[in-house]
Amino acid sequence: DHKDQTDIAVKPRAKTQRPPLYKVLLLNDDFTPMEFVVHVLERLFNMTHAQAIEIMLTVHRKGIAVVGVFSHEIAETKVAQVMELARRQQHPLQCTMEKE
Ligand code: NFA
Repeated sequence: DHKDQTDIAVKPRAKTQRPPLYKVLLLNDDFTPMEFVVHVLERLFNMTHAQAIEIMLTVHRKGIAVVGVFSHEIAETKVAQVMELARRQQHPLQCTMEKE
């Protein structure tokens, strides 16, 4: 009769909106001292000394690595902070961001 129909689960029509995330990337160069890169990673990306060494060596060996994933505003701030620390010490270290 009218009560014996099987219930069908239906997804909500509107998909939940999530803000896009951005990878912050650090690039290798031949001149920036390893210890400066480690300092930057500890200071700006809240890494332990061991984590910072590991990521620094990945950039050194592979040319590039993701150092964090953030909202657009936070990623822009992190990139600007890395570039400013490098500029102040006259190191050519480069940092950029890309949409995940
Ligand atoms: N390649 C640099 C060196 O040998 C170290 C470095 C690592 C630079 C990661 C930039 C990023 N001194």
